[in-house]
Amino acid sequence: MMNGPKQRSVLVPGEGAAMLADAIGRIAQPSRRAFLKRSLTLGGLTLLTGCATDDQDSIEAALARISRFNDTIQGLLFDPALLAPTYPESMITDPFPFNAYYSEDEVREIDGDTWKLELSGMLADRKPWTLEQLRALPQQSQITRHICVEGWSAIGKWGGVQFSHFLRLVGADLTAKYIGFKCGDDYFTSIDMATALHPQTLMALTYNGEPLPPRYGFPMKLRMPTKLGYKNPKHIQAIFVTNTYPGGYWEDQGYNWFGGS
Ligand SMILES: Nc1nc2c(c(=O)[nH]1)N[C@H]1C(S)=C(S)[C@@H](COP(=O)(O)O)O[C@H]1N2
Ligand SMILES: [Mo]
Repeated sequence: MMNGPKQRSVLVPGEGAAMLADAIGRIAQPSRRAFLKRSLTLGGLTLLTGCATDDQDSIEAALARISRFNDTIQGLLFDPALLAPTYPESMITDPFPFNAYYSEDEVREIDGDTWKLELSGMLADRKPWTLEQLRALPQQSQITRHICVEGWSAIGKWGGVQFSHFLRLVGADLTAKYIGFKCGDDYFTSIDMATALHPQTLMALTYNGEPLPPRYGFPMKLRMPTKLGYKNPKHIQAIFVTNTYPGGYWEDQGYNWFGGS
């Protein structure tokens, strides 16, 4: 192609395409593989459009399209039955790190007595839930690793309600594409239905057997060992089920949406 910085801007997508080609090669089912190869060619065209111009915006738009394409691949490769590794109590990271888009002295203090989990979108029973009601549901716990893209990972123990159990209980439309989360601190994110239904996806109410402390997302966070840290929303206020892509706080700034770990 051309010279100078343009060449560099094509390299990244090129590597992305090679990664995708490799991932596609690992898919056993021939019909699925053929479908993905056709889609990859479409992705290639997008790349060409991206490098035909110097305009930073269109390069970013092309990269965003690749990232969304990558979401599709990750979605197809996601195995709903494959469990993330679990660890013994002795391996729990102490103290477990705090992270948010603000510093720890700005952590939101949410009143658990008045807090209600709001539900909306494609589900049958939209009545709000109190903390007490959530605590009365069957609970399970997990010791899993949390991986943050900022370069750290840590093992922690969370307890709470299996999200698939809750979604069935409220009559969520399990054929919908997305579940969105709005948080008490203006954070928001969204996940795919397959991950929502994964057995290790928890509405976490406890950390280390104690009610979730404010810094880890009181009164409730979604804990998913199959996804990177930024996909695990703390201080959840509202959950909605939708077919309209909801994005997220970091996702809208360029982080990959699927965010598998
Ligand atoms: N409400 C809310 N949830 C959030 C965030 C946030 O800023 N606000 N940050 C995310 C990121 S990037 C990480 S790594 C984890 C950190 O969780 P922890 O404080 O329990 O380690 O929370 C995620 N969920
Ligand atoms: Mo993170």
